[in-house]
Amino acid sequence: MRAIGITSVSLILIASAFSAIAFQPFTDKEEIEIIYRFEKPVISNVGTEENPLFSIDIPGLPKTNREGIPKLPVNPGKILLPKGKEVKKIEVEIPKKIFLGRFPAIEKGGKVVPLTPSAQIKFTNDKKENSLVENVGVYVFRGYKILHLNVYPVHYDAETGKTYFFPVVKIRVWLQPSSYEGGYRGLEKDRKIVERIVDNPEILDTYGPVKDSKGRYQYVIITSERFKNYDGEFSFHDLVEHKKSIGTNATIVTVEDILANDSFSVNGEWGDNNPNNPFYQSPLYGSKRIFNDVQARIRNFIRYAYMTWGVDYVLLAGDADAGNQEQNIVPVRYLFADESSLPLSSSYEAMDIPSDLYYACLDGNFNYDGDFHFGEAPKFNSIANVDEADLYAEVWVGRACVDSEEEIQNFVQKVIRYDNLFYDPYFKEILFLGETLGGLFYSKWGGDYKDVLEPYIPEIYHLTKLYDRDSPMHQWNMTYYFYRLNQDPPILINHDGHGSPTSAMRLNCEEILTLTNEKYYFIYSHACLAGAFDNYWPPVHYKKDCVAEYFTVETPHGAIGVIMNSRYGLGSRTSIFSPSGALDESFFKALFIENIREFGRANHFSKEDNIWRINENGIRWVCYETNLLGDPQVALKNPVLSVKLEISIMHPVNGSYLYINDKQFYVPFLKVPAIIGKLTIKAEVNLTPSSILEEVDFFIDDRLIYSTREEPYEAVWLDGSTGYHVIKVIAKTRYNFTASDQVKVFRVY
Ligand SMILES: [Ca+2]
Ligand SMILES: [Ca+2]
Ligand SMILES: [Ca+2]
Ligand SMILES: [Ca+2]
Repeated sequence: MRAIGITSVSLILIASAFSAIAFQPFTDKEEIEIIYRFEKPVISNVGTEENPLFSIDIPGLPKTNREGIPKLPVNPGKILLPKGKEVKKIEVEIPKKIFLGRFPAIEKGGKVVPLTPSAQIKFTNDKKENSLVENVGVYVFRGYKILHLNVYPVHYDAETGKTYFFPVVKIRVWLQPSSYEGGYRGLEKDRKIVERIVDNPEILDTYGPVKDSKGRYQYVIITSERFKNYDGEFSFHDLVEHKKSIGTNATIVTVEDILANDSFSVNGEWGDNNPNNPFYQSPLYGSKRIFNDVQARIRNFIRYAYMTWGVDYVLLAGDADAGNQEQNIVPVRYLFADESSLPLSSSYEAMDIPSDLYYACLDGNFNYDGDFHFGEAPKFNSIANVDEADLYAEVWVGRACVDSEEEIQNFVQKVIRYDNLFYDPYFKEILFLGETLGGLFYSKWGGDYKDVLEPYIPEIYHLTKLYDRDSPMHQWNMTYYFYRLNQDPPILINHDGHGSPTSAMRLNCEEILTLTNEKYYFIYSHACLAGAFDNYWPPVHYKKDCVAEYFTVETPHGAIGVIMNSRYGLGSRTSIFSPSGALDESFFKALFIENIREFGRANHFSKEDNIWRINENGIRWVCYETNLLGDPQVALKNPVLSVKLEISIMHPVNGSYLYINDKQFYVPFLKVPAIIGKLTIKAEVNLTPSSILEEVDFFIDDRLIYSTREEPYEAVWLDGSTGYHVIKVIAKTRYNFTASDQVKVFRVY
């Protein structure tokens, strides 16, 4: 694996905060204290000698990207709050201030540009002073409250150019009691995830002991009555059976059932107007009706499924065409985000973006101020300076945009076939696609943005770059492209280029239908609107489904899943860093650094990894629009086949036993088992993955007497000549793995 920088922050918890543990429960403490220590910044001139431009970096720390404001390193602190506590106030102490020098010009944050061909832009200047610590807010993951606190260890004075460094920053968080529990389930699987997120996992103990329980269901399919009733080939029932075969208990619930159940209404047990609902965070303002629509009720059901059943994955199994009631099967919630510099005619754009994030993140009601916009940033919340959105996913969500039985077939068939392929050379193949972006961008070449991801890819993979940048006439080779899509597919495609609802990656919807590949790829694309599965790009309602739907459900070929933008993808004018690129990079980090291989979870990780800059221009926008169209549990394949295979003969037992017609007697003087009459040979196979077993063969003295692939693995040996014999069993799997066991016996008659 290529080296990725390791964080330079060392984290020390002050002894006083913990020395009291022995005497009183930690939950009684009023404060937690955290010390961040930083490596000395590296300052380099990225300009010229005549016109110097300085870059200030601290190895391992990301940098801010606010338009027109100097880019400075930031430590995105994630501080777990003790159970039953909330933040009262935050104190910061800086024991030491080091003068680094005077730097007249520092790199500044970038301009955001949409990935549509005809975009115009206009600069706005939104100058803000950076302060030392920025409170992003408290976000809740599965009942664990995480305070996001950005610490800026470098201070830059724009007037004088004087630059200071704070090598140590002490944070003291004062606490007060809180009754908010959120979706706390007390499960070990939840705690293991939190442990990896937060800076202070020691606090986990305050949440009490956890249970190692999988729950009743791990996976739920939400669809219509009609689609549940479809019982032909590759139905959702087949998907449920398939899930069970891989150890995931799954079930189907219909939108009709949800709407008929009052527990999921606004005043019901799980509704937003019920203060006893564990996810209730704030009273309802405005009309209660907007919290009682189909979307809210489906989300209330997901709360129930998550809390009561232990669900981790939700498949939204229905299209959401906004202008077509019949194909608005699992309607989407629109979440509000704004941009400066977007899109076509003005320098500022605000939009309600179709986002399944709403169904994944279950805390709060997503519309604190009760207006017509859900998911507003703190600055748009007219009641309190609080983020309306929850950004940590309690469940991992994917959508199958099906609107017919045929599309169910396509989708389910692909999931089952993909899951049942355990090894193939194509697992090692990755394809990067880079189009010409044009002059509005920092680099006109999409390939330059893709190259940023290359260091994340482990060496075992084989990466192919298909870039306009590197091609004759600056247009990638379409013949080779189609060859790769059809005959020699990669497992992962990552694309930067322009798009619309009906074309992206140099393919229109009709061309996607001509794909013939039998091995499916997963696609991540920055293209604008290619994932507009609501078939709506204001003010136009499209009849045709979007590119992402064509790739995933309109064909039995193409993609196993895609992450595509439901609105504009966001590039950048002034640096290689862009909002769409930030999420893409975090997605790669999930797959290859964090080893989060499941696409649903990796997609949510990419958003959670960027919470610290959620209020930077463009980030909230891309968090909302990057939806997974695909099964949330399906994972990127391991390029190395890992098979565990053992077989053992359980009967007869190798020891001092006499078997008379299968009855076992202990006879101390026997050196090997002795057999009289009929003997049932029983074998046990231990195989992961279990479904690749091809056969179990039973031999007597190398003569095959029986072969089976079904349990129980048993063969009957009726008779044979008096004397010694060798009983042997061999298990064979796909990909030519074998294991054997044998036992020597003496047949009396
Ligand atoms: Ca609102
Ligand atoms: Ca949450
Ligand atoms: Ca659609
Ligand atoms: Ca449709």
